[in-house]
Amino acid sequence: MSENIVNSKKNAGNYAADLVIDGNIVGLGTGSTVLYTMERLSYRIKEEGLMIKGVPTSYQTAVRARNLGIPLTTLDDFPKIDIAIDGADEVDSDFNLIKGRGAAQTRERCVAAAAKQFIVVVDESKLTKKLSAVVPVEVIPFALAVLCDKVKSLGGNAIVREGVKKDGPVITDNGQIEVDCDFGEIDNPESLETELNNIPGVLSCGIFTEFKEKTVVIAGNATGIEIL
Ligand code: ABF
Repeated sequence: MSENIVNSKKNAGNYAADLVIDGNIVGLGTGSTVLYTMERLSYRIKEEGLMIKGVPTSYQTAVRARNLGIPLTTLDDFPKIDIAIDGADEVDSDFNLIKGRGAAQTRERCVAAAAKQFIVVVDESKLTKKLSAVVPVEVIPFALAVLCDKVKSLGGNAIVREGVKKDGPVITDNGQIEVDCDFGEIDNPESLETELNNIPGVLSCGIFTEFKEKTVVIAGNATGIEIL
């Protein structure tokens, strides 16, 4: 990762952490940009006595938060939360998102839905006019062929995501598999999201179009941030 991207992620992540106030229940997303948010929250907890609780969107985030001394809670205890801070793979000019490179989009969607405010932290290279990144889809293995068939009928191509060792599929935190679906440029993200999420056996696809009204995008660059 270039130094510019690292600084851009850090600037976005840090800025988002400073939006959190005492008493907040904070959705903690997954990925490298949110890690900067968590490091800054950890600093604020230790140095400023900030009192918060985090709801992690993945096992990886839960482990990182624990190591950073961020107290954790669950949606069982707080079905409504104040703010969720999460990364994205692509953000278009209408605030439609593609998420799921971390295979955590199902829990990320639950946490974003529960939040009053949804803060998306990205480096500015993630901004695009039109979504075109691969769309991750979490599905139960039983419905894999049905999903692949449907993706094909929608003009896409589905590939089961493999682990780094290439010795089997990635197993998500929910015990399911992750399928990367390439549709090229996406003309209508809302309808594609609905089509994919309505396939029986799909837990969640990575297109997020429904949180626009409560979304603030913080796009980091090498020297600062832009709020969109
Ligand atoms: C998660 O992390 C995902 O939904 C998204 O795919 C990814 C962004 O990662 P990073 O911040 O490392 O670029 O939030």
